[in-house]
Amino acid sequence: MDKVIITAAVVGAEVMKEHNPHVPYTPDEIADEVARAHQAGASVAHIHARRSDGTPTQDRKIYQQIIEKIKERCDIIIQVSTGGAVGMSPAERIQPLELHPEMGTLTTGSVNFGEDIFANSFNDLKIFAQKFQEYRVKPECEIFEVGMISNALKLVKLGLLHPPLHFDFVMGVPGGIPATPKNLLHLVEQIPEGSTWTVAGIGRWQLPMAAHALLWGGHVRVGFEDNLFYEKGILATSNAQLVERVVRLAREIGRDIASPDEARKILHIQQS
Ligand code: KMH
Ligand code: ZN
Repeated sequence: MDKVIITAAVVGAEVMKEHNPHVPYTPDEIADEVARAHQAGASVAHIHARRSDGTPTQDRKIYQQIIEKIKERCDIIIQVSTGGAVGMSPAERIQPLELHPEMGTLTTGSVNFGEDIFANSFNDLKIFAQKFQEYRVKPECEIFEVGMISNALKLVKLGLLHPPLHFDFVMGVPGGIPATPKNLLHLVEQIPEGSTWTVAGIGRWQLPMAAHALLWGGHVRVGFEDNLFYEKGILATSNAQLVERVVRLAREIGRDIASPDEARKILHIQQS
């Protein structure tokens, strides 16, 4: 099995300091969280931006500050969000790709998202995928529902995505695919041979989904975006704490941890 790539999703668009005081907002806070997660073993940082009051934004200038500050602190693969927050327009969401990060997320379909709808029409997907090509950014296909895999494969047929694909199975969002081992296995069975995959279990599903991925040759995403707790009723004190637990589990299971350069090779990221 490949070494395991740990992604730290340190902030997201929904969680607030009211939920966990350690959620970072400012570029410095985000970069500090990323640096600590990198130190703990993360090789990819999934980034969202916030205004100083914590509201989510896709403002390119704020992303630029975050990216610069992360680069001052560590060499981690920076993966920007193009999902942003529900209700944002595609034009708003696409902004951070213009900064030519190594990676970005691309959600390949629509899904109920709690009380809201995370809308991604197929036409928008084509526009997003074209931008990934134009800016030469490696996409991570965010899969909240099984039909999103078919959309990703349709984009391959249209020449807008290029194998080997990398998928992130986001499991346990209310309205999306439930986080069960059978569902994870089903998702893994749908993706083309040669693809890579990671799993982001939401809330209490983060740890069990991570454990399954470690056993089945997948990669793992943890962090405050998906889960604020270390265990039931006990808030995590940092993203690094969640990364450290995956590192311990991986080592017990016999999987080494990929460095950022090793992750670049596994994910076929072309280095400039
Ligand atoms: N905040 C969610 C609505 C992504 O980063 O690309 C979408 C999301 C996916 O977080
Ligand atoms: Zn995200």
